Amino acid sequence: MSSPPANCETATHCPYCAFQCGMRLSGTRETAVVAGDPDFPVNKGALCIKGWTSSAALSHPDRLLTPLIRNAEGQLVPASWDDALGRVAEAFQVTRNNYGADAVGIFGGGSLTNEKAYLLGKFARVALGTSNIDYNGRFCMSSAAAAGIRALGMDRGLPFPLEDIAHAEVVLLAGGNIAETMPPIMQYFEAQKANGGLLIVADPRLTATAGSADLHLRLTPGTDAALAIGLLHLLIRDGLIDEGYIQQRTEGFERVRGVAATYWPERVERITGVPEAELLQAARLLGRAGTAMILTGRGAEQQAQSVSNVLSFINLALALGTVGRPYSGYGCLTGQGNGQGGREHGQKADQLPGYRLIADPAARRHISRVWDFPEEDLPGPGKSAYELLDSLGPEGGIRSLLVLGSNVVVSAPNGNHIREKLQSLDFLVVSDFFLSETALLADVVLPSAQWAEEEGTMTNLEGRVIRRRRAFDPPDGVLTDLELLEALAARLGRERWFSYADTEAVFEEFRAASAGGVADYSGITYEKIEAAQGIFWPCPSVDHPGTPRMFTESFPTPTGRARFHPVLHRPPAEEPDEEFPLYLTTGRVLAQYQSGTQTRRIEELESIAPEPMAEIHPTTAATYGLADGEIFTLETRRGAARFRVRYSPGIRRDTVFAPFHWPDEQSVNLLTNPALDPTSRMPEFKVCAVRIVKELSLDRDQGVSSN
Ligand SMILES: Nc1nc2c(c(=O)[nH]1)N[C@H]1C(S)=C(S)[C@@H](COP(=O)(O)OP(=O)(O)OC[C@H]3O[C@@H](n4cnc5c(=O)[nH]c(N)nc54)[C@H](O)[C@@H]3O)O[C@H]1N2
Ligand SMILES: Nc1nc2c(c(=O)[nH]1)N[C@H]1C(S)=C(S)[C@@H](COP(=O)(O)OP(=O)(O)OC[C@H]3O[C@@H](n4cnc5c(=O)[nH]c(N)nc54)[C@H](O)[C@@H]3O)O[C@H]1N2
Ligand code: SF4
Ligand SMILES: [Mo]
Repeated sequence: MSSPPANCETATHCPYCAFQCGMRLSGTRETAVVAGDPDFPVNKGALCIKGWTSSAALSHPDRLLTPLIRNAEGQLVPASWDDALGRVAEAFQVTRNNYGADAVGIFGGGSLTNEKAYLLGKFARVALGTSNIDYNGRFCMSSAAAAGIRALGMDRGLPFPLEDIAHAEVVLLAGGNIAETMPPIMQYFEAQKANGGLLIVADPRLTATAGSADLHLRLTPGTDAALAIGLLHLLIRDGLIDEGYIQQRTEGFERVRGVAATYWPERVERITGVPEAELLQAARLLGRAGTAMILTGRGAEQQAQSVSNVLSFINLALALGTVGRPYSGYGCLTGQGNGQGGREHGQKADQLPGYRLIADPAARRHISRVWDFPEEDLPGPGKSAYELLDSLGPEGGIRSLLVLGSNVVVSAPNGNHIREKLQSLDFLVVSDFFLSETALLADVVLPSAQWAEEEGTMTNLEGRVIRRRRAFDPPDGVLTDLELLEALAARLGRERWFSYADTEAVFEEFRAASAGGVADYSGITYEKIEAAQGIFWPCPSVDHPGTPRMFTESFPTPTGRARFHPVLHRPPAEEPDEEFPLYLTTGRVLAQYQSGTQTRRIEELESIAPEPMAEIHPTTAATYGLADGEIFTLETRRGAARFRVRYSPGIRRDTVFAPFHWPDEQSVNLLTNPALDPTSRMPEFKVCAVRIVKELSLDRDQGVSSN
C-alpha cells in the first residue's frame, strides 16, 4: 500500500484519553505536524500538551521496528516475523496440548480500536479456545459499568452529550481531576459557569479541578458512599427529592430511604471528614437546582467498595429526578481512548460483542451464527483482570500469555507480586510500540503500528463512535494489530475465521455481531460517521440517527424503571493504623499518560513531569522532617517506592497522593492494595495504608529492608 502524499492533511483523533480530541496530521511520519481540529465538535480545536506532542512517538528512536526473540543467553534480539510468529504459535500449541486451552491467557486494553478489541475477543474464543481473556479496563471502568447496568439497565459512560454540561445548573463531580486528565473538557465547565452554573468537587486534594469549583468537599479517601448517602439524607429531610419522578420512573426507593435515615450529618461528617455545613450546602445546591448532574471519575470508582459508591451516587441522581432529563443525570467519565468501546465488544472475560454476556445462551447462539463457529465450542466466562494476572504460572494454571495494549508491570496493583507472576510463565508475548516494562520480561516482543498508521473506530466518553484515520504507513516491518491477529490465527490453523479484506470488513462483521445487543452498532457505517462527525450508539438500523441522550422515556430494565439500591458505606479494605498511619491515594498528572510507555519518551512531557512527586500536607511533612523537594520512601505492607516530596497545602493532612506513571523503584503500584470489589473485581488503587520512611534501601529481588 502506498503512503498518502506528503503534506496532505488527515483528520483523525488523539492516541490518548477518552476525550478523543479531533486532530489533523500533516507532513510525513518523520515530520508529522499536529493541529487541533476546529471542526470536530467535541474538542473544537483544543488539545492538551499530550495531544500536541503525540506525533513525536511516531518516529521516536526507541520505537520497535522488528520482532524480538529472547535467545539462549536470555537477551532479546531482533528476529524475522516468520520466526517470531512461529515461536508464538508453537508456544501456544504446546501449552494447549499440555494443559488445555484455558492455560493460554490474553490481556488486552482500552486503547485498542473497536475493530481490534472485537478481533482480540474473537481470537481468544475461536483461535485459542480460551475463556481467559480480560483487559485493563477492569482497572478503570468496571465499577461504574457494573453499577450502571444494575441501576439503569446499561452502561454508557455519559448517557448524554457533553454539550449538556454547559446547561446544567449544578454539577457534582466525585473523584475526577479533569483539569489534568482531559483539559479540553474544561471549556464545557467554563460555559456552564458563564451560564450561571455551579460546580461541586469531591476529592481528598485541592486539585486544579477542585480549585476551579464553587465548593470543594475534601473527603477522606474511601468514603464516597457515606458522602452520597449523607447528601441523600439531607435531601429527604429537607423535602428536596422528586417524589413524582421516583414514583413514575424508578423502583426500590423505600429501602434506600430507610438506609439514608441512618446517615445523619454528624455521622457522615465523622466518616467523611466533610464538615456538616458543607454537606448541607452541597445538598441545597443540588436539591434546589432545576437541572443537576452527578459525575464520577476514578477517585470514587477505584475502590474495593466502588460499585456501592457509584450506586449511591446514582441513587442520589434518581432521587433528584435527574436521569433521562436534559442537562441532568448521572455519568461516569471514561478514561482510555477507547475505554468505552473496549468494554463493549468481547475482550472482557464474561462478554461477547454488543455487550452480551457469554453465559447467556441466546447471546452464544447469535454470535455462533455470525462467526459460523459451533456454539458448543465457544468457551464460557474466564477470569477477571487481576485474577487472571494472579493465576499466571504453574500454580494458577495460566502458562502462556499474550499482552496487547497494556503495561501491567507498571499499572497493576501489588506490582512486586505481578512481576513474579509474569516471570513464572512458560511463555510471554507482548505487542507494543516500545519496549515497555512488561515487554522487557517477554519471550517474544511484536512491534505494532501506532494510531496514525491504522484505520478503525473509537468510541469516546459520550458514546460517540468516531473514525481513526490512517495518515502514514507504519515503518517497514511493522504490522498493525489486526494483521498480527490474522497472521497468528493462520498459524494456529484458524485462517478461515480471520481473513478480512480491510479494517472496514472487520467493522462490518462486528456490526452484525453487535446487532440486537445492548451496545448495538449495527446501524453505524464508516460513511455515516464521516458525514455526522460521529454516531452515538445504540444505533440499531442504517436509517437510525444514533442516540445522543438516553433514558428519556424509559430504562432498559425488565420493568422499564430505574432501580434504587439500598447500599451501605463500608470502610476500605485497609485503613491507617499505628504501623501505617496515613492514607495513600494514587492517580495522574497532566503531562504523563498511564504507565508512561508512550509519554515518558517525549521530551516536552519529560521536562514538565520528569519524576513522581508525592503530594503531602506541609504540616504532615514537617512531622516527619521532610523538606519540600526531598527524596523519600513510602512503604506499605506490599512494598516500598521512592518519591520526591511536593508540599501541598490543599491535601488532607492524613493523606499522601502519588501518580502511577513511573516504573521500578518509582512505581506507586509496588504499594497499592489488590483488594477487589466483590462485584466488579476492581482493585483498590485509591486507598491503602502507608508510612513515610526517610531512608530505605530498595532491592526488588530481596524485598525491602530498612537501614
Ligand atoms: N494526564 C493524563 N490524563 C489521563 C490519563 C493519564 O494517565 N494522564 N489517563 C486517562 C484514564 S485511563 C483515566 S481512567 C482518566 C482518569 O481520570 P481521573 O479520574 O480524573 O483521574 P485520577 O487522577 O485517577 O483520579 C481523580 C481524582 O480522584 C481523587 N481521589 C483519590 N481518592 C479518592 C476517593 O477516595 N474519593 C474521591 N472522591 N476522590 C478520590 C484523586 O485525588 C484525584 O484527583 O484519565 C484519563 N486521562
Ligand atoms: N496506582 C494506580 N494504578 C492504576 C490506576 C490508578 O489510578 N492508580 N489507573 C488504572 C487505569 S484507570 C488504567 S486505564 C490502567 C492503564 O494502565 P496500562 O494498561 O498499563 O495502560 P497504558 O500505559 O496505556 O498501556 C498500554 C500499553 O500498550 C501500548 N499500546 C497502546 N496502544 C496500543 C495498541 O493499539 N496496540 C498495541 N499493541 N499496544 C498499544 C502502550 O505503548 C503501552 O505500553 O492503569 C491502572 N493502574
Ligand atoms: S485531552 Fe485527551 S484526547 Fe485531548 S489531546 Fe489531551 S490526551 Fe489527547
Ligand atoms: Mo483508565
